[in-house]
Amino acid sequence: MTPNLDADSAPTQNRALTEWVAEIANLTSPDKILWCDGSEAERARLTEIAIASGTLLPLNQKKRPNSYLHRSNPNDVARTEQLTFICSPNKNDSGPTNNWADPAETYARLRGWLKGSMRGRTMYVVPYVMGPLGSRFAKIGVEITDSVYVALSMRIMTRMGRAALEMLGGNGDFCRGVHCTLDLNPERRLICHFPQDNAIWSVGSGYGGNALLSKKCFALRIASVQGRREGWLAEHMLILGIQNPKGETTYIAAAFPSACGKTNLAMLTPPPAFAGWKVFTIGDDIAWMRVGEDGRLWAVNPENGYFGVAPGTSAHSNPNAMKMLEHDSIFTNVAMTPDGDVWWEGLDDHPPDGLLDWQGHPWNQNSKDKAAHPNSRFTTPMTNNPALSPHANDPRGVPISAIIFGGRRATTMPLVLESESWSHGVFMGATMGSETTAAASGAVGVVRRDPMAMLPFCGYNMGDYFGHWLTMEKSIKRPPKIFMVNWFRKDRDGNFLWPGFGDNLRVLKWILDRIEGRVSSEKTPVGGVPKISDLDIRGLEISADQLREDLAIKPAEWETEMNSAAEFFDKIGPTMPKLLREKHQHLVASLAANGA
Ligand code: SAT
Ligand code: MN
Repeated sequence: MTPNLDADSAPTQNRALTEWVAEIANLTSPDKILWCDGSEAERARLTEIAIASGTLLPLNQKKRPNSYLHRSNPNDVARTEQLTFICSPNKNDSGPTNNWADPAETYARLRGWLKGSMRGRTMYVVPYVMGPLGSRFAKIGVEITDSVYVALSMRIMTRMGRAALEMLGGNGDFCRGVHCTLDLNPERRLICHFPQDNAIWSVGSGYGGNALLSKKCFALRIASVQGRREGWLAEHMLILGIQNPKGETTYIAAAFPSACGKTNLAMLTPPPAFAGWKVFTIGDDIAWMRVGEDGRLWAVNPENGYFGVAPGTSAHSNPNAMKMLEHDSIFTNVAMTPDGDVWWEGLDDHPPDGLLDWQGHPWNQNSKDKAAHPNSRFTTPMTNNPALSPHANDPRGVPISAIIFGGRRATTMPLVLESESWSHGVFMGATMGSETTAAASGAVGVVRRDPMAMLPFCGYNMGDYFGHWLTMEKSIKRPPKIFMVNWFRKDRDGNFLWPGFGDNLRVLKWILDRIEGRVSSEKTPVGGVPKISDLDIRGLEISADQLREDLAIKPAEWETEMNSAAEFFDKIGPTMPKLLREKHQHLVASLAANGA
């Protein structure tokens, strides 16, 4: 079949777009080009294609209407940070925390790999909008992909299709994403970003953040560069609204590394003692934040769906997620029950008999591997979420009253810590560390520095990124207060000190009390901690000793922490802002004075 490469077949007159699509088609030689319009009819057609090729397995349509299982290649189950590159013109612009490759050489290499790579395949052209339609935040991307799974997932994760072409009109300013799975050979797998061209080339992987280019690639790595240039922030943050019993709603943005509970926190169900409280989700992974005319920081969620971690999701940890997964969802690498339903570790304590594991092999409780892959995922539209905020599509976004940084730490970090000022909050974010998870390939459970949870997602030099955060202070006349939280601290026997999940609202309530000045905090060398009497623990079985342990600041642990932060600052080198180094020295001195 000869592909129809002329511009007339395209549903747009946009020359920049049609010429680029023709250029990639000439390179990759697909059999067919399909421009996605985002319609329901198209979804049905693509789903049929995906089922016929075995890419999607229909689940029990009575139990989970319009829901499907995808099994990825077992060598392709998580983001691959070692294969992710920032190809800026100057190496220094990508900085010491990113892999860098020369842009011209990389384009040449990838073009070589992609020559004729879509022969026998369909090339999907997926135009999409990030951010609410009609918003000053909104940006456009187009992803060219040879994966029908990616096209269907992008339909859930973004505002995809006709709306994007309408918004684009004749404009050539859009993020150009080229995605080709090749033969999924890890030897020919590279995720490359060219911020200077607003372009992404992702080759050899079909999974998550490697392949859904709207997400980490565009909305964080490329957008963070745009944000620096244009004076705003693209962050790895959930956004939620908390409504108190008086009906007043306060918005909070919170950064956590991948697989640390952002989705659970974003749609938290209040504990029974918190009658009259409600939590509303704006977003569960990414926030774009700009200063409003009122001097506050306003945020939107650029995405339109959730790509959440399945294991551990249950009626206890996240009842809203269980509801939203009842229909219209794609599951990736979870286990399947004999009646065509899904299962994963932590869903309940009783794995049903006759399970097939994430690779489709028979599984029972004696099997040595997990039934669902630890990084197995669900993809579901945000409109499925019972806790969705009425402002999730608000073009203005929502005003942010607090920013939270959080990591997964068995020691050192207290349940909650308050910064003294914007710059001190930036210091807290810049020194944050977290134990690694299955969301990225590599060892799990190792503490690494992950400033602002952006280590794998900042598209430029991390020292300049800290500098940008510090500079923002000048334009935010009414800045949010900045906090640090840790839900994962353990006692000497390895038990979690804090119950987490819905009970995290108790910590958020203290944060609101601090914002309103209703309570004070206790000063320590590293920041403010709550007085135990100010934490609302009605209905919670927790001893005062346990709470004290969870809030304890142990100077010796902090000394180790600050040594590790200093090593990280040294690695950043000359772009590291002086102010943050000074704050570090100051903190080390006051820890010493406190007996570290
Ligand atoms: O694979 S993704 O990058 O989309 C998920 C994550 O790591 O947060
Ligand atoms: Mn994430």
